[in-house]
Amino acid sequence: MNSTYNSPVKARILSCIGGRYSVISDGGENINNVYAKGVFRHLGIKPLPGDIVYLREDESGYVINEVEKRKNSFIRPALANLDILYIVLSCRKPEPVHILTDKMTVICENSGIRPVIVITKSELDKKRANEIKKLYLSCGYDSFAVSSAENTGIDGLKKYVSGKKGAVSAFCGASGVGKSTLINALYPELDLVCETGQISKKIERGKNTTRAVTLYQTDKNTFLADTPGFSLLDFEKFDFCKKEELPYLFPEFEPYLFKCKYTKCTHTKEDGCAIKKAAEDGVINKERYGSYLSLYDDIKDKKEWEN
Ligand SMILES: Nc1nc2c(ncn2[C@@H]2O[C@H](COP(=O)(O)OP(=O)(O)OP(=O)(O)O)[C@@H](O)[C@H]2O)c(=O)[nH]1
Ligand SMILES: [Mg+2]
Ligand SMILES: [Zn+2]
Repeated sequence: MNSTYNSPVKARILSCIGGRYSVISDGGENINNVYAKGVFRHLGIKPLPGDIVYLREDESGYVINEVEKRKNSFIRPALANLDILYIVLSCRKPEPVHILTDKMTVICENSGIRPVIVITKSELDKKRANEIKKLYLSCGYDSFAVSSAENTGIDGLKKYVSGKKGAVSAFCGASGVGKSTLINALYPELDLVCETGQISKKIERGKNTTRAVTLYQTDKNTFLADTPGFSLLDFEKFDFCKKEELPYLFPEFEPYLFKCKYTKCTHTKEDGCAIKKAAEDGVINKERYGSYLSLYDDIKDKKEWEN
């Protein structure tokens, strides 16, 4: 047994399928079929794609021995240590669902992740794609309208994505919005499998629908994840923050936060609410304010002891 045999290997988890991990070592070596030590299950920790881990080699191969403290983590999509989340929605086919997008921006704001909005399939409705882009720009978010089909906006987005060196980023959004197609257009060398246009009748999902989170290394210490599409159902229970914190997770509310008549204003229906008025005047986008009301409603009935 030599000394290298015993020294731990630092690595990043790229994917986990059926309990087996694929990782890339600090030295750039891809290692597959890695197992997690049983003790993690005992402790209720599941190593996730994006985790920085330390491996040990034993007779049966590499084993995850230690998981470095995370910046953040998610169960759906299963990811850790995210810096940037590209929230992908299509202007048509499927129709955009604003509440889904806004839940994602709120989750990002709450976890210290930078949300970036990407509107796909822009060739199907250029006007609408630009309207959505403008909406999110006005909230202070970087936003892009692109078409993988017509190769428009791809260069600009590529410049932006590849400029984020050292970041862990992910593309997320509803199933079929074109995440995998877009990652393929941005990084053809990754050769991602994406849908070919046929929708399987049996499962009503794309034939090549992405089934597991996979992280790709795009540069030194820089990773990009493709994730399985989510549905509204995944977000049914929305209760990760207190209702009092919710207004702070909408950055465009900031200038109005302390201008309401009542100090304990919930910004839902009070007289003299500066945020409600800004929405009525169209200074704050009505759809976004609608998302606020809907999310507020989701969490307001949560009993104190549950917090
Ligand atoms: N019209 C049009 N269709 C597109 C565009 N980009 C992708 N599509 C189509 O949209 C469908 C879904 O594409 P995918 O890339 O598999 O979508 P996805 O978001 O990865 O889907 P999941 O993996 O199921 O979450 C496919 O039929 C693509 O051909 C585009 O720019 N314009
Ligand atoms: Mg996909
Ligand atoms: Zn108010």
